[in-house]
Amino acid sequence: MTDISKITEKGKFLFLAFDHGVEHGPFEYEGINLDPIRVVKIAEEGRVNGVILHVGAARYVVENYNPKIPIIIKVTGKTSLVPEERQIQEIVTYPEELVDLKISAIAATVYVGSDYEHLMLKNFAKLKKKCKELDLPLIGFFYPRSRKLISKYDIKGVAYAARVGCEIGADIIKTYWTGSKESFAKVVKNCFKPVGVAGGPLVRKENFLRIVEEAMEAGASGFAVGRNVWERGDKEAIELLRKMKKIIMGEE
Ligand code: FBP
Repeated sequence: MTDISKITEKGKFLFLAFDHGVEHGPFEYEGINLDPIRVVKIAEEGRVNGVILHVGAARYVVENYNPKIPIIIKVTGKTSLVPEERQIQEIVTYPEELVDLKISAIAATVYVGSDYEHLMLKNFAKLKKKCKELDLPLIGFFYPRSRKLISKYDIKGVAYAARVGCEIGADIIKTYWTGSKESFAKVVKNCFKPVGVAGGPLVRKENFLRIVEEAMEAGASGFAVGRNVWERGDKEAIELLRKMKKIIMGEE
């Protein structure tokens, strides 16, 4: 069994995700400071269990700052400049090139149900093999993308995608919030690996904290949050992470 203790506490986790420069591009975040060092400092102050970066950002941080938290490298990517129906998460970084970086885990996305699902599943198999060789946990972002679904947040699609992640051997699964405690409980019930929740687009702080509470009550093991944290000012972002951490660890 892969050891995930370096990136979890009591089996729970809070990660700060910052792979959005690839996924969504800088202009979606006009007016927000997208310096990776700023985000890593927020993550440290917010006491997260790891920060998720692409390799270029991670190397920039390591060369110009001394990060004190676990670094998780996102090794697949796609841009949103490609039409949605043609988006595929390709391997953009090979785990072998990361050995000098002292990383704690690898993260990869699979769009379950997409026209390119077969290629992403094949990539996932290659990454699993490499992670095993390097003794690194593999965090799978399993997101539904199917023409058969009305929405990518549809419980059937999310539960299916998360289940695929368990079946094919991700150590931790991350997927979308399905909108309610009851529906997300079904996602968790059908998983036998720790399930984390993506934060999604920015919403009011109070509403977001309610989602965190509900997700944890539904049986989630944690969060990998991005926009809802670093789209806020530094102080507010740090406070929010600390509140999330308490809820996730059951200290509130
Ligand atoms: P957020 O909390 O900002 O949603 O980040 C989680 C995440 O999985 C990121 O790692 C990723 O860039 C983004 O969501 C992808 O979201 P979407 O699939 O909706 O484009």
